Amino acid sequence: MFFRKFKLLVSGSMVLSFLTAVSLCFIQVSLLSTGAYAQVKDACPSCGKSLSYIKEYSRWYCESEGKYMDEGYDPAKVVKKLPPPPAKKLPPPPGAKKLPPPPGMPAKGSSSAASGDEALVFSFEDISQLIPNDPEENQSTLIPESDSEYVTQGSVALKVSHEGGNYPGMEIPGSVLELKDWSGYKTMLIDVYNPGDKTTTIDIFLANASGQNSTECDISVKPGKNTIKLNLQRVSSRLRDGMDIARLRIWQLGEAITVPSVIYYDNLRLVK
Ligand SMILES: [Ca+2]
Repeated sequence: MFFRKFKLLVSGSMVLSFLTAVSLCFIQVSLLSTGAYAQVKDACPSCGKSLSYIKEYSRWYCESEGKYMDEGYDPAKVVKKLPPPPAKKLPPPPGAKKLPPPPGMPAKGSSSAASGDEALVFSFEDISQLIPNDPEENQSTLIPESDSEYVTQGSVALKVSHEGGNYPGMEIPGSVLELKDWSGYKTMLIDVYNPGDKTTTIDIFLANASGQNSTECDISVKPGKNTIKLNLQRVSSRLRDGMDIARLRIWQLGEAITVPSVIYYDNLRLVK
């Protein structure tokens, strides 16, 4: 009997709790529907309380702060300023895959290393000490040339006009070379411009202080720009006492050319 009463009591209190919860929910819903919890309408931008529209002045007024809003202020048009979204920190881009350079092209950054192995021998900026080859026969005229078409180093190239004889050309005395000791270098380079419309040939003669010499014959010079390469390992096998260059001569075979024949030279250099 007692337990039965107790059970009823417990059940009754549970029902009561349920009813209370339902009532609270109802009250909450009612409050929401009446706007008690709703956002303040026409809120003042500074205090948040409702503004009143004063028709007489066509201005909004905050009773709480006792002040008018600026002329033209319309709470309906106020765009609620949202805080900027957190800046999405992008992960750093994956490191660019380093690809090998295309065939025939040096890798970037290696040019300075290559130029470190290159040495200027004669710039042709001052040609006053150069000698026409076989000058007694007046076979050649040496002229400084500043046309950028022919200059590949500095501002002057050498123009040689071959006008006759057997070996028209020019000689560079060793005394004016900026680099006289060529030992340790593998290749001599010189830029040669052939303004003619046919391939021609030149011979290059090198002699050391001992008078030992080497001549490279029939080097092709095609029309336009050329960079002539001379293998110095072969030259050094002939200049046995050393690669201290005392004379350098370049000529054309008179019998193989139609005079006058012009050739331009610039940027005589060595490469290791
Ligand atoms: Ca030059």
